[in-house]
Amino acid sequence: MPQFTQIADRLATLEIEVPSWAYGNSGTRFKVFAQPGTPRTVQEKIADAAQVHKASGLAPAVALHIPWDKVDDYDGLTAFAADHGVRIGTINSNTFQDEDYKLGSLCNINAATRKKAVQHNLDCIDIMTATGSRDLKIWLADGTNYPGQDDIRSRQDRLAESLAEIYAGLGPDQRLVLEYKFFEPSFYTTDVPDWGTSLLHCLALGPKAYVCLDTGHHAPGTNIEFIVAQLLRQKRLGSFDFNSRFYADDDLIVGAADPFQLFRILYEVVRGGGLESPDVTLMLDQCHNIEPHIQGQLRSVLNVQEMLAKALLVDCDALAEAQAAGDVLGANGIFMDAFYTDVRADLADWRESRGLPRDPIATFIASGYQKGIEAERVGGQQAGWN
Ligand code: PSV
Ligand code: MN
Repeated sequence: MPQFTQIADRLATLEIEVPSWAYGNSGTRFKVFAQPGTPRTVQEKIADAAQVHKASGLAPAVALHIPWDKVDDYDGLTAFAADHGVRIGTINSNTFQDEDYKLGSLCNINAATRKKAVQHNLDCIDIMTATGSRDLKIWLADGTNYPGQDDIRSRQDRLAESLAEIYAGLGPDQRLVLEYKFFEPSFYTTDVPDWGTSLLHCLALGPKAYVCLDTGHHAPGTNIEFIVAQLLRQKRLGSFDFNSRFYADDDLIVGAADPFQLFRILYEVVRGGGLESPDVTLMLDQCHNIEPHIQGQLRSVLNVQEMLAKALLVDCDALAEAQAAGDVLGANGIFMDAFYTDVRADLADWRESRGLPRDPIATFIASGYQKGIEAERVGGQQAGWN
């Protein structure tokens, strides 16, 4: 197995984008638990996100959700982020919260509603231009609840047309990233239910269209690392929305429920050249319903780093040899050796050698930042998931 020192530089290429909405209050349809110190503005969300980067060195970009993070002055917001040591990342469009979208947005049977949804995405591209963001991420709540409710095939045609109009608005260095989800809020059909559908639309659109893989958006038992390998082979994996799940789109801390799955996914990212490739954005898409927001985000980026270190430790030469020899259990053993290696002490040394805290979470707690925002942020409307 490689020594930790041999993977140190590759580990340093890891960058994770954090979602602005993770810093707001969130919950379930039963209850949203408000937390003291929760941001009231997008600036406060960015300031909190910057603490994650400061303590870990892992999170230099913050993804925004429009309209939740809409402001009048995007130059000012970009400068504000830079002053805090981070940049604006992916712009997530939102066509799922207006009354007009009850029967869908880009796939809606009503042309005026489709036009409105297309225009919203074009407005998001303007925000990308103003903030220097590269990616427009589209996730659609579109679909149907009952057989016969709408024509499945026509909805795909409308989707293709709407996406093409949005795609035409992209600048030369901008990209469209199409997220899929197999269910919710529509339950009979979903218009972009799987990676195959997303990929087909991306291929039809052109080279600036990529698939976004949200780890929570698959049926139980789905082999997600296979999808990662396949999309990387096709050079169409644009981004991840990392989170973890027990049941569905739980949006829990990545690597918390199944660290071995995260290890396997990151192994395929490394194997397919996705770690060093600028094409693949590693983003979190999480909500912290009961745990503190900033600490939850810190735990998340550290989980990704820890599983990435293990994935980089796989002895690829020995593995290839065992595979070529048809040594089934030998190959599996080599793979598992890397997963079972405890890298925590090496990671602490690695951080220290790069001027970062050995224990980012303890350092963040000791900094008093959380206590400070709890005292300062009183009054005003706390940001929520929406
Ligand atoms: C949908 O479930 C989703 O994963 C999309 O990425 C959204 O942008 C995100 O949640 C937050 O709404
Ligand atoms: Mn997502």
